[in-house]
Amino acid sequence: MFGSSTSLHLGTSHQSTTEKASNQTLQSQKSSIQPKYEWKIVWRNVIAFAYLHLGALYGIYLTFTATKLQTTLWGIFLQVCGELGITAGAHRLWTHRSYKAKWPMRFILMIMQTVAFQNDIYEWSRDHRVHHKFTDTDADPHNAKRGFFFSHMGWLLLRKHPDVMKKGATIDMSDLERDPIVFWQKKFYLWLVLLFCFVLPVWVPCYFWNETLFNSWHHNLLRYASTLHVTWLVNSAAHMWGYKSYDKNIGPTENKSVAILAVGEGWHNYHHVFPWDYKAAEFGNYNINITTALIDFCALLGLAYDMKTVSVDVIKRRAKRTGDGTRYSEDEDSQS
Ligand code: ST9
Ligand code: ZN
Ligand code: ZN
Repeated sequence: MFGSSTSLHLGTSHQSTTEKASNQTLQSQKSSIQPKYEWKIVWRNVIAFAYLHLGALYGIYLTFTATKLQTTLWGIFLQVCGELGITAGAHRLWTHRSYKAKWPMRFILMIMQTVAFQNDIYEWSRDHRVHHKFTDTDADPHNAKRGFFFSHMGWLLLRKHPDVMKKGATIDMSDLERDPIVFWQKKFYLWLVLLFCFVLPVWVPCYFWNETLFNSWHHNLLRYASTLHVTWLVNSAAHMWGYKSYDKNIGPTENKSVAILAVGEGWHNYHHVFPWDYKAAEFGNYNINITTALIDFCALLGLAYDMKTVSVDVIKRRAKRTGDGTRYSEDEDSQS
């Protein structure tokens, strides 16, 4: 992972004053030289993702030629379940604590998050908290400055940058360590993933509408890969393309296409400025932000509560001060 260390000649005891001074400079240079970070490819992941993508492509072919309609609808249902497990669960509840949820809701969200198989809640939240604290730097696990592919999926094919571990160690995770549901999922994660991401999703179509095992397996690979790519777009596309309505000095953007695909998570410029807002967007329009609709519905049932938001006034002031003018412009007040 580290490059060969830079070799510096440090002299002997028979030195002139000039030599000593130059040696001191060299020594200070040496101490400031960090070990060089080099890519270390994790071939296990490369092979697994290559297989997943080939299987998913075959799943697309089978969808148009062989699988039953019910299997496609089941795949869509699982995709939405997994996405909501990530957005309402891992993201807005566990990473950002933007609302509170009673244990039955937390349990169901944990199962839904497992359907998406994107690492356990603890690891997902730790990486995401690190991403927010050190956005677009070497300590960001999916640093968008390293390009579209790296921030999209390349980061899962390489060992992490040492800064991620070093600076990540400063993140407080004690709240998640105290949550028994998060702890339980972490402990049995591999078994849970096997059951909820693979065995049950493949078994249901075979048992209930006589889908073939072959079709069901490949269709499930397609569903899994598709959920992954939609999530990854938030890290790649929504860190590259779109307006910066709330803060033009940061990388994350407002990306409507990503918001639609990612059940409400593409309003990423807003989200990085106000990460504690449970809507992860200025507006709670349900047609785009299904995650907000789900949390509000659970609040009606008494399962979700203490939802945090940001007042329009605070948003406006911030957007006028640091935004790119696409939401609230400076001129607005002077005209009125
Ligand atoms: C997947 C994750 O796809 C996707 C996450 C996407 C996040 C999206 C965020 C988007 C914005 C939010 C909106 C949500 C939108 C959702 C839309 C939904 C539709 N801090 O990791 P290791 C330390 S996963 C502090 O092994 P390596 C720690 O001590 C797909 N410390 O590093 C750790 O040990 P432990 C399926 C940290 O060896 C140790 O380092 N899963 C941190 O470099 C080693 O950690 C896979 O494919 C940190 N952040 O390996 C598996 N990180 O854990 C992929 C690490 O014991 N992962 N440490 O405490 C791997 O194989 C490996 O992690 C690796 C790096 C090869 C990538
Ligand atoms: Zn981000
Ligand atoms: Zn976030």
